[in-house]
Amino acid sequence: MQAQLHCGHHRLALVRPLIMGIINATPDSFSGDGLAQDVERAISQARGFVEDGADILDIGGESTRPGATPVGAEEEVRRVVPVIEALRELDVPLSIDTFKPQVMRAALAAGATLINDINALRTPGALEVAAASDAGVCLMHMQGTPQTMQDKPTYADVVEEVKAFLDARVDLCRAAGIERDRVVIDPGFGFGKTAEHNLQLLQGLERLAESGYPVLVGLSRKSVLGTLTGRKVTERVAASVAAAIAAVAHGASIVRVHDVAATRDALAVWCMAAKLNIQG
Ligand code: HH2
Repeated sequence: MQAQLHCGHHRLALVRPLIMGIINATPDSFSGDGLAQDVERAISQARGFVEDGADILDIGGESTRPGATPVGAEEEVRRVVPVIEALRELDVPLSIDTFKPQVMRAALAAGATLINDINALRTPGALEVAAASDAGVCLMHMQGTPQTMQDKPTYADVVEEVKAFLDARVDLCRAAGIERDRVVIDPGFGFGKTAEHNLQLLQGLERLAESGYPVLVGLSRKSVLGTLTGRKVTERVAASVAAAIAAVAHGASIVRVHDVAATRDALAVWCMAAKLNIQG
């Protein structure tokens, strides 16, 4: 596995699992954590996340939950850019969670150094924006679109199909000039997957990690955890922490979470037990 992740001027050592804290500058995110356009609350949440141990902050301006109402690029830019500008003083990489090239460009100009794209740079123009930048790139698998993806997700072998998709997207990025140490891959939990598909992917994560690219996992508060525990979205912290530990145990390098402090504590204990050097 590669030793570090290159995101603009940041170099993140991949010697211990990294925590990506979620900042949703949205009115309608699935877990109810959306801050709409309250920049002050976003800053205070972000500061708290960094104090609690977040290594990366992921800022999103459009909910991608199943059936979400799409947001135009201009509105998305209006939501995320003030937050990114306010957070750039923090000494952590800021990630922009978008699939729109126009939003990527505005976010990079505002100070983002990682592009987190649920569409794996398939939107026309997105690959070019990423290639022209020095930012890290997270390529996520999704079957369908957020509007249709949970209608009837179908795979013959979910792990192998997700792997083949991500391998092909990585090859295109590399051919476009994006350096190896800028790339992260993500199976896209909940994006066109049944609960069973999500569990097969979690159990088969090593197969994705074999590629040598760091694997990011976003299971925090997702519906598969509701299926397993019977808990509402607001009551899934313990399940989310367990999912983050399970993901790391199966080879994930980065966990994308809503509950940074709880995840950080659990990972500190798990890393000691697994004899990883958590000081990184
Ligand atoms: N999940 C969500 C959004 N972005 N990005 C990556 N790389 N991986 C994920 O699993 C992922 C993601 C959905 O979570 P959230 O942002 O909390 O919800 P919403 O899209 O409703 O704002």
